Amino acid sequence: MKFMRSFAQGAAVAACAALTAAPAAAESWRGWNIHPEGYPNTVAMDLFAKEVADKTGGRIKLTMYHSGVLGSQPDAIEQVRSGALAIGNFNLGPMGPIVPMANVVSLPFVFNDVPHMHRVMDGAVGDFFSAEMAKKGLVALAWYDSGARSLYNSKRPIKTPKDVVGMKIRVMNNDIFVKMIAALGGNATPMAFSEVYQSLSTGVIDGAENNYPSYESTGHFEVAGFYSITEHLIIPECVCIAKSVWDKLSDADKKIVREAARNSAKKQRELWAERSKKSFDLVVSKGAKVNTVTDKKPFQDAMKVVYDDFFKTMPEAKAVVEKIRAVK
Ligand code: BDP
Repeated sequence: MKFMRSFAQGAAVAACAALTAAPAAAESWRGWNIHPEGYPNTVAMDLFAKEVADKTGGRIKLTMYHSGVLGSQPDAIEQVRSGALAIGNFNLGPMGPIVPMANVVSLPFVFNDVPHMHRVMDGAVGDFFSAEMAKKGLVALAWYDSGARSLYNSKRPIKTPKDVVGMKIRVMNNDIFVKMIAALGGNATPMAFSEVYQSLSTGVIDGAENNYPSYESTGHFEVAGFYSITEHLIIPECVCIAKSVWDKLSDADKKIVREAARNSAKKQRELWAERSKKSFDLVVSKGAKVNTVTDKKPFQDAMKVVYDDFFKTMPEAKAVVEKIRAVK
């Protein structure tokens, strides 16, 4: 009897030990990305998923859904905030309505150039934006490149703000972009990315604005052949994880996930540089007319009202803009 009891006890202890030693139940995450196969962000997000799976021995399985099949960007941001989706690669433009401080990076001409944007986002100011986003349920794991956005349209080359007067321009979902176009004399329509091609081809809008890779991958160059290098917006993108998902991870898993995101960002930035050149060559070879805006000053001057307006609603953002400008 004694033997039986101690045997049974021993077996129970062994069973418990086996339970604790067994790998934790697999986590299944769904990830959102708006871009198609082959796009730098798509390749990088797949690498991210692979590294997380490899380094957790398959305990965390991230399935990436590309090409925006899980919905529009504003919807996907909400879904990651609520934890319905675990991960998203988001542009900080449509983040502004949810994270007001994120509007700082959507201010036209706030960064000098793309390398400046990276220096800012990879430093203390980037950490500050992460903290603001975390308050709204999103943890930024790493920052991706999105180049500089310029105006394009089906009517004429844009050389001065006067050329924008009366034009119907699609913008991402954020009031700040509506004001930006209004300040140039155009009419802006916030619209989902997936609807832009059709709206350009039917004349519902005259133009839009984006970087070379998106202008090319969407085929917008086929229906809006004048691309004018205004480079008015340089907006970073994040690999963002739902805070509710993040908070449940062990410290060791947090480290793996963050490192994998950072590694993917490194790759994304390399791929981005290559793709930008390729996209530029491709659209030009297919007949797009690209013009350099030699004098950006009138465009920059026109943006004063956008800044004034923004600072009226968020005076505390002024110091953040100053911090950005102080990063050399
Ligand atoms: C692309 C961004 C993507 C945006 C899109 C847009 O990478 O996140 O959704 O622009 O204009 O450059 O909506």
